[in-house]
Amino acid sequence: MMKTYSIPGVLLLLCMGFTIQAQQHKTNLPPVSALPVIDTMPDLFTFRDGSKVTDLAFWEKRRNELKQLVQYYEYGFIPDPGGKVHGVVRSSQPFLQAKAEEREVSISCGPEGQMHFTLFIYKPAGKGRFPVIITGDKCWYSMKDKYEGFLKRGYILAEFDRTEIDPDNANRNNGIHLLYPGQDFGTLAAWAWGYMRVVDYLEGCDFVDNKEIIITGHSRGGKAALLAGAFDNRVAMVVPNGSGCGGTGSMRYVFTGETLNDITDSTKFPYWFNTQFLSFRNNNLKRLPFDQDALIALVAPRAYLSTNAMGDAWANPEGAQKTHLSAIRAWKMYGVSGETGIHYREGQHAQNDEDWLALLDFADFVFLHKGSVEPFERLPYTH
Ligand code: GTR
Repeated sequence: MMKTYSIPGVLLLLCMGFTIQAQQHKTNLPPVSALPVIDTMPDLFTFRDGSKVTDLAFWEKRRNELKQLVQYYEYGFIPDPGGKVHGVVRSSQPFLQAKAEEREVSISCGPEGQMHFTLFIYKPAGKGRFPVIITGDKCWYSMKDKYEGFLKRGYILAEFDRTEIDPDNANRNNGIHLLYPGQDFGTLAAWAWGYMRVVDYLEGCDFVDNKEIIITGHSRGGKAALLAGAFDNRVAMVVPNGSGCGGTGSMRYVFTGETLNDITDSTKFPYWFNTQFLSFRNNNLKRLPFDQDALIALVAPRAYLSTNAMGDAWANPEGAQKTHLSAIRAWKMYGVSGETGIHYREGQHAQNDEDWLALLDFADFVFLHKGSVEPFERLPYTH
């Protein structure tokens, strides 16, 4: 028999749906003005109530607390997947004298498949599963011309334009925001969501080694990659490059370059974050209940590499060493070693050949036990 709903019944169902949606992001966290002032780096291993993380079980709880904190106070809650990811291969052709294959895939995802973007895949020819490197920086450049270097090492490269998910501007009435009305998340969370949907698609491909999914991005793309990697356990290696403020650069210890005040200035990038984050401007910075080491620590026990340039003053490379040294203690909680690295090169703000080489060498080290971790443990700054 067909079920009929009375009007009040329908209203009730709608209300229930709404509450479920809203409840997901309900927290007991206080407003910024009620947070305690913390002068130094907030301790990764101390809960908000002052109790200490003493073992791995406690760390898992603290990890959940940190996930809430960074979303509630900084980026906004990363939206749910909203639905299944569907990919249509638009074209596929031999590439690099048929040693590789190039594919263009139209992805539909999100609520009712309403989000659309294109994924470009370059993969070794032939059968088998290969590790994959995902970058969302296609809006800036394509790595297609450099693919031969990746092919020689046996990696797939998958690139997309993160601004197809959310354009890089302050407008909250475009891109993904239209699909999640009323949710206060910034553009970095939107881009992180995009990385996750790419993982959804690639996971279902028979040529991808699901245990060897790497994500990377440069600068604002690196901030997004770090955020995605921190929250998505399917990602085996996270490699933010030159990600600076809002990425791996410390918020409290800005040795050089961009501060919280700079990045949230109304003429700059406040829209990369949620609205609450703006309350930490000026004297309230010391109320931020975590620093960026928290985001890095969420990657543990999976692999993590931070790539930086010493001449990239705006990205606070020294502050990235500070957060790194703090965060790697999380891997120790798992008894894991050799899964974290940091790399510094000479030069300026870019993800250049040297950075990509560091990524491949570190991936070979972690996945294939080739080479050594030593080049990824060199620290240029003394603290
Ligand atoms: C700068 C911004 C940085 C960084 C950079 C980039 O203008 O202040 O946080 O993200 O852009 O993305 O290249």
